[in-house]
Amino acid sequence: TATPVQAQGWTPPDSSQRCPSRWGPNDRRGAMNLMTPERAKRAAALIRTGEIVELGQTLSEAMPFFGTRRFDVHLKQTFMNPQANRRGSNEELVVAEIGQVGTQLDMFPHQTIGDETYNCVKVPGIMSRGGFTEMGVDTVGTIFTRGILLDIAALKGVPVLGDDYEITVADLEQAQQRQNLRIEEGDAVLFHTGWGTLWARDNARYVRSCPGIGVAAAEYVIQRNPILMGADNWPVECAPSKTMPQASLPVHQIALVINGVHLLENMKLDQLAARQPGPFALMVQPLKVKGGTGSTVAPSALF
Ligand code: UVW
Repeated sequence: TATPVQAQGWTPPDSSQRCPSRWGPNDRRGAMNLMTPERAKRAAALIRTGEIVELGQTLSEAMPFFGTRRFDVHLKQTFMNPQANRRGSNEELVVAEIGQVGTQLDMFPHQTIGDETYNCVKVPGIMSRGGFTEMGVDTVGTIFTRGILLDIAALKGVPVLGDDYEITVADLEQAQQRQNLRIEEGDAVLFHTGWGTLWARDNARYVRSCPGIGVAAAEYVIQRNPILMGADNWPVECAPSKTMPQASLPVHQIALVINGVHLLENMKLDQLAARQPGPFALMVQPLKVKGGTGSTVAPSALF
């Protein structure tokens, strides 16, 4: 269901306009319905040399955090059997908003329009002490599909797009033409903005704003039926929205709530971009956090 883009602002469509989703009223998987064995085989066929490029940022206390999110590490040291072999054991207790820090995959209940998430499911009805009873990140499964990187920074001839640069439909068309690529159904579509190079180097700037896709660009991609959209910034979209300044993270609602398309945020894309890659196999394995709104992930591109 593509949403109408208005020049001056964006108002989410009513429940009656956005539901049921294209997958039917009882669907809870959204674009993950496209994750078929055929698409996994198509991705596997792209692996030629076996080379792996990691796309996850390192999790540490030094990383940027959005709002009150945190990741605190407490080391624990224990000595066992002190009279004999004196085996020491080291572990860490990590206090973290594990679904919403670092490189992360967003699930549908992470965002709402009013009190409704994907397919107009009422959020109060699926909230429980142990997490969301439907559409938690434990239900998403492994993503192994064709990935493409649209390098908008390279298209513009800069290492990093401007702090408020909103990626347009024309940019996406030109990037595909320049890279001799087309978005195909079931793809993971990644955008290289260069913003990830600020990670743990200039955290204040990293979270203050960011370049990313605008509403029109998001709708253009979603109309081509991707499984996910990802970027090397914190919300995938340009924030604050430049063309729709009254709307707070409208692409979050368009992708997750209206269309059931996952967002993969805070990716590390510099090494991948340096390869000027064609299509690759993208592997994302979310943690099985029961009822979680998202998961920290360490995705990989396989060549
Ligand atoms: C918010 O939830 C504000 O952002 P994100 O999904 O980008 O972490």
